[in-house]
Amino acid sequence: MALSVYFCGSIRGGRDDRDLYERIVGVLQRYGTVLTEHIARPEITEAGEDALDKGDKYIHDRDIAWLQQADVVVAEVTQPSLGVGYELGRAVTMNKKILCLFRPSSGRVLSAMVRGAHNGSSVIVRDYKPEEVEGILSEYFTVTFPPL
Ligand code: 6IA
Repeated sequence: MALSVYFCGSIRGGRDDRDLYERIVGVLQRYGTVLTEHIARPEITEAGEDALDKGDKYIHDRDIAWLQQADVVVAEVTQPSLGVGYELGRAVTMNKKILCLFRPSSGRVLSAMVRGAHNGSSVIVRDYKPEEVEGILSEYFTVTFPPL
């Protein structure tokens, strides 16, 4: 059965990296069903004035249900986002397999609460360059979900 992948990326934290989210979601779709593929959509803006907006409680409860359902959580954590941090905290408590991707070339320094969550097994935090996305995800999924 295909894996369920929960992708996290900034929305109200800022949409500067949306193109990159689209690329990552495209690669993730090779490995499973991306429950949150809307995060890459251009019509979703940080202002949140979207016709699809059903209210924050609806979004929260639906996303937590998807998180519970997910086999793996992949987060692009370069653009700081309270929502992504919250999702990661909830995912750790649910004992999910988590991969966080951070771009040092952004000039930012990743939160110690994310960087420090790396444990080399269930939680992996990796620095990367955009051109490395395919290779990193290929390696991660092969190691984390070895073919039977
Ligand atoms: O604090 P942020 O908005 O940057 O949090 C982004 C994270 O929270 C993402 O990884 C999403 O999974 C989740 N999230 C936040 N807002 C939404 C949302 N809004 N829809 C789905 N997931 C969300 C609907 C779009 C709205 C702007 C019309």
